[in-house]
Amino acid sequence: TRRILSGVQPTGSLHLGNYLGAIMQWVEFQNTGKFFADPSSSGKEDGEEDAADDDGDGGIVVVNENFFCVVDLHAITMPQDPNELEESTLASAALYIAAGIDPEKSRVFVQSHVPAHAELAWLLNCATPMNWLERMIQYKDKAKKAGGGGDSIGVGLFTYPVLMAADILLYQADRVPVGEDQRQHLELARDIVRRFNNEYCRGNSYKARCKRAGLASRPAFTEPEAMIISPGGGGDGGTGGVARVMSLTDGTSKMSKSDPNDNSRINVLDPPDVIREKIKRCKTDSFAGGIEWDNPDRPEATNLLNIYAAVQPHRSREELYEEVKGMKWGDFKPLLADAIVAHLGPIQKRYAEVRADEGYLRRVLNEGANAADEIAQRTLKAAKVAMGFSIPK
Ligand code: AQP
Repeated sequence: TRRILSGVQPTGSLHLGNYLGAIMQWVEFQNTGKFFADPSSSGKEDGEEDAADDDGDGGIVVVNENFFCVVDLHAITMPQDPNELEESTLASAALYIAAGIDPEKSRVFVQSHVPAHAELAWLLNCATPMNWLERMIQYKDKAKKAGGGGDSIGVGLFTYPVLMAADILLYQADRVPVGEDQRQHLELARDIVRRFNNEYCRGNSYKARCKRAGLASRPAFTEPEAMIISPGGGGDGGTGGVARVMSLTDGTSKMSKSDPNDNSRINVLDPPDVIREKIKRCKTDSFAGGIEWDNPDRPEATNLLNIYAAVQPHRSREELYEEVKGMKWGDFKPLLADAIVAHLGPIQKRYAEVRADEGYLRRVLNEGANAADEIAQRTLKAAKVAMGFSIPK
């Protein structure tokens, strides 16, 4: 079995970036075992053995076990409105399902419903050196944006990567699909595993503690590998996903929930007329000679073409380019808006159905949390035994 874990923060309405860069990828992986934007398909480096073959069992069938969570504990590392957090959390979970995450094939749960996340994060906080976290680029960036640190940010923002490590390690996840911006956090998780296993999971006394607790005396954590969802997209025969969807008002900054300007993003639940209006008003350029991809001086053109391609994943890049290359913005924009509306329409319809049946959504989340909790508790126990805690009998 190969375990995959990923999540999105319920920090607002999910947008095309979250959908194309994460959720649509998860759906593809759930259904095919491959990511759109990953032509190598398994995320492994050249020459690397498949995870299932590590023990020499060549040819065995790899079963993927997928966990997709709504990471509400991460969301509160920046201030959230308590009147909105629950709604954003349920909306995010419903959107996973509406987008194609099938609760029969994947586990969907809310991070805070599985208390082991917070508990393991505490243990790891105490086993992780301060200066490892001080190096984290995302912390430095977010702290700067929030006013430079001091009393403007919470301690949680600083230890965010440790919580992320706990999320991954609890499920002994082998592969973690992340964007390039999360690579450093993934590396940190690997460092934490090595240090923890080395410090606490060796020697006869460890073996004895494991024996008393009824556990096999193996290292507490599996070292996870990043599956970087790489820029540009484009698997064989299709344009695939895009790694980074940029803002509609500035082609050089990423589309983001926290951008105060709603016109900078297409929310997955925006009605068709709003989508058309946002595309009509989005930033373009005045280059003559049609629309083109990958001209560094034309970030908006690349972004809009990327979106056009990503919402039609089974058409090739060449085919799409042939279709639009001679067009003026005024011709291309309605085409783009139509393609987005056509792609999101069925998701929005399914979303309304899922939200109309709160009992179903709650059931899925409860089942997901129970399944997650079972695995998470096993790892948490192993970590506690390794650190020498008394385990209740
Ligand atoms: N613009 C984007 N393009 C491609 N992928 C994106 N993701 C986010 N924005 C884009 C992917 O969505 C997943 C979950 O993101 P997150 O909610 O955990 O945090 P984020 O990356 O910080 O997302 P936002 O929308 O920018 O939120 P705020 O504004 O609250 O910080 C990740 O897989 C991410 O790569």
